[in-house]
Amino acid sequence: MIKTVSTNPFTDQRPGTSGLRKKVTVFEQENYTENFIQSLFNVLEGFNGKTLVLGGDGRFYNDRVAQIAIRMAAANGFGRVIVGRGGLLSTPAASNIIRKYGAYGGIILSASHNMGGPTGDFGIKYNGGNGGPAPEKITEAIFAQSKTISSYKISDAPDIYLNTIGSSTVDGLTIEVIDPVADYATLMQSLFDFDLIRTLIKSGFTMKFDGMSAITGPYGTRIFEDLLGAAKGTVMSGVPLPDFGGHHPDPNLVHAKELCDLVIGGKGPDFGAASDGDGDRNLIVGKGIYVTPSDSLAIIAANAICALGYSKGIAGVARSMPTSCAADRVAQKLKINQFETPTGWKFFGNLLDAGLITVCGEESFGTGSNHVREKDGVWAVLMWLNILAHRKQSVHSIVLSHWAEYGRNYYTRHDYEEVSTDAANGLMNGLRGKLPTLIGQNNIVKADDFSYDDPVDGSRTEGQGIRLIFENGSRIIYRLSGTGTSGATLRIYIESYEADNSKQGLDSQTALASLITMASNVSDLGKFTGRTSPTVIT
Ligand code: VG1
Ligand code: CO
Repeated sequence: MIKTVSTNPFTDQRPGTSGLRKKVTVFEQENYTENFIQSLFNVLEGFNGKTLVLGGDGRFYNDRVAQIAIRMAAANGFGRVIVGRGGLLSTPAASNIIRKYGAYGGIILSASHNMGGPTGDFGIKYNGGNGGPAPEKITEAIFAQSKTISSYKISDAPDIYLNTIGSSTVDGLTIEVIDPVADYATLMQSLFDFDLIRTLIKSGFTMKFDGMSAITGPYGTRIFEDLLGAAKGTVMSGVPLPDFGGHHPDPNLVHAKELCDLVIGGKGPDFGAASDGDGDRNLIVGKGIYVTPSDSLAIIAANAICALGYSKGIAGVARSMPTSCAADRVAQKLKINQFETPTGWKFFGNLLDAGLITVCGEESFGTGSNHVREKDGVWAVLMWLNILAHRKQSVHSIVLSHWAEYGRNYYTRHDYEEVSTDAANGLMNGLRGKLPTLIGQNNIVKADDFSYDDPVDGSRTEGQGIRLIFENGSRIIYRLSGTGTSGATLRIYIESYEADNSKQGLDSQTALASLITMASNVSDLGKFTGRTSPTVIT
């Protein structure tokens, strides 16, 4: 039976860079989750009788919210929900399911790389019929709804059993439970040369994939071990846990340290990779080398042609503004389109839909293509494997030859986590106020707050990060995170270009040392935050 429940609005349901992310305890408040989902349904139009895709990264509270979402989908008139077994789907797999089955849209339950468990974070994100994150027009409309909502509709049916594949009905809604991995594995087989990769692995090439006790464990096991023949145990931490084993499921040098030490140290396998909580990020390491995500994007763009699904070439490449300019050089050489967008995958959707780009990525360990409308961790790993198998070279030599050909963009990101919101805003406002006076100092030729005009729908997005651009192309960028759940996180992105092959071998912190110091001084970092060093360096 359908019930209408009275409720009071919450004031804090504004989606950020990637959906609504809050502490689990916030979502656990009475009606909090229901209010947000109803606000979403109130904004959407014409979904009566249509299909909604549902799945999440398996973190604590995923199971409860999956039940709520299904009951509310039934009460609001959806015709069918396709849900991954156990309520699970990686973010890119959910995007694929939406597209493949022509769904109206999908709800993804995830806070990505944020900590899980009862004291960790939870998140809800809506993706549209193209499989991509809802654009700001929709997320802002949801926020507006959430501030005035007075009731929601929900079925009072008992919990639906989601642990076996099959179909059932609740209040007129068909619920189809599917294997979360199967369709995704089929898609990957259509894009990459699995035979070639299998041959590479058979010849003795070794790899490790860290599932970080998050969603990609089952995807990695099926694809790397079962389909590609990598040894059993290639996938580490491959069982998804509601608290990710107490770790940050964030594939970077800090949180995937064990894998990085093993592979970069040179005594482990030839290749290492990891993905995040919801499976959309990737980390790539080889013997003796860590591939920065910005370099990875450029290398993928330059070599995509090695892979089956991209063998006709790529239409263009886009990167988020803070991502290094390495990919731009590839686009120029290939004479293909190049775009610079604000941070967050939602800004790539229009470019992908319009066929203006094929490959895109972010410095935050996100890379992807037009195969879905999300960044895709396992896709990036397969792309690297396909390139390695095709070029028959190590990760290290592929990176070195890329730098020799295009130059090296030294790059680092310094995060200052959990600074007070006032301090972070003070620092950003301080910088904004002095932008005009910075031009001309220290060879700064441009100082602005980045804004983006979408070439497809004409929408304008402002205030996307402060940029200091130097005469030689070096850049310092300041942004506040839109995914954190406590205090503010200040991100400082620093880049400089080195064309001279004989000077490309430095450690990036060393190469960027003077810019790093300047970044602190110009922003009065110490004065505002009291910090002298970042919490995370990538
Ligand atoms: C961060 C990254 C951004 C990414 C976003 C979502 O956002 O910087 O590049 O798109 O996370 O990724 P922010 O606003 O905190 O800088 V995920 O894997 O957390 O969905
Ligand atoms: Co993620």
